[in-house]
Amino acid sequence: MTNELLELKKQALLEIESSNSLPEVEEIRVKYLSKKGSISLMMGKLRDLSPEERPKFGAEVNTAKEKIGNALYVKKTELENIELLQLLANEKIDVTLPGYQFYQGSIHPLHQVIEDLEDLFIGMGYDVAEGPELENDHYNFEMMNLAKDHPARGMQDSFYTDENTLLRTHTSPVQARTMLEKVGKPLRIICPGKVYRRDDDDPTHSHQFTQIEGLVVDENITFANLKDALLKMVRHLFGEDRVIRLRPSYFPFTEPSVEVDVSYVKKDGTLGYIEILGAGRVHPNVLAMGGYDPKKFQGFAFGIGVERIAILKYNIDDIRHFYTNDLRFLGQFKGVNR
Ligand code: FA5
Repeated sequence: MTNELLELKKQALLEIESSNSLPEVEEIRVKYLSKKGSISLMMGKLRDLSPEERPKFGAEVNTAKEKIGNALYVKKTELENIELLQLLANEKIDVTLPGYQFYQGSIHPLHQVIEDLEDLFIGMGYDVAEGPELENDHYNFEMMNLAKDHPARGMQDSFYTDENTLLRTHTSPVQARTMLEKVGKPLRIICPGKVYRRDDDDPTHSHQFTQIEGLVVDENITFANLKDALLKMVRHLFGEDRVIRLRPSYFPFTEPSVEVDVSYVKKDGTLGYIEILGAGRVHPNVLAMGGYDPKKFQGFAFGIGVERIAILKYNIDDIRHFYTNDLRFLGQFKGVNR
């Protein structure tokens, strides 16, 4: 090995040995091993040598390059490890610091009522059905025995998007949709969902509210089956001491029809009743339009106002609290029902 090459190699290894930062190591690599580095430039000296001397000198330059390269690699790894250990030491987690307080939301009270009733009715063999909120006049009214000129349409004025399409005024159209789907087979469903009416807002009325429809169609269904299902529901919701009162009413899709009130104890200690739903035996016309033979099949149906249930259950003074997203109101229902 020529003296110059030896000298360069010694110098490079010394510099590597005494370096103590990664940029310094990189500088040394550039200085000796890059294209214009002093070791690489030694190859240019091959031209001045005789053909016999060239292979030996070339091999010596390559060995020097390899030695310096290895030393650089070892030093670099060593420095990287030191850096990593320092980083770990500095970023140590202090487990004694207090944790962050995350805000935990809760299930909306209306959904708590819906989920509670879904559990109850699923336990009694019902399926949960769904239907569109933007509904066809055909399902919302006609299939429910309310022809175009039926005066009872006035009781449920709605928001129309065109002559035949409206925001559904009740969940009853799901009755018709389910009957057509089940093509004459016995059925038992509930259907929770939003409904819309052009009602003026006040503490107990809203232009958008929530209903749960119930429908049972089978052979040998009587009014007693309806009363049984409703009493079970009311006692599940409000306690075993409650009673229900059925008042004769009128719906074009049920015959006979009733409004159902639930008992409660007034502030002065006397017994009062509050209306929570409409119900009745399914009208033969509705059964026939849904594809069921009214001579063979009977049914009962009901439509519950979910807000009215929640108002009673949680003693709420104004229906509008449900829609204004006031966290002070909503926060009171954390885990109430579970
Ligand atoms: C109906 O909507 C019938 N479809 C119910 C029905 C279904 C009857 C199946 C027979 C068979 P009604 O308009 O009474 O009925 O409404 C039912 C319930 O929804 C009421 O008892 C009440 O609890 C609630 N409700 C009605 N209008 C409003 C309103 N604007 N805001 C809040 N709740 C309302």
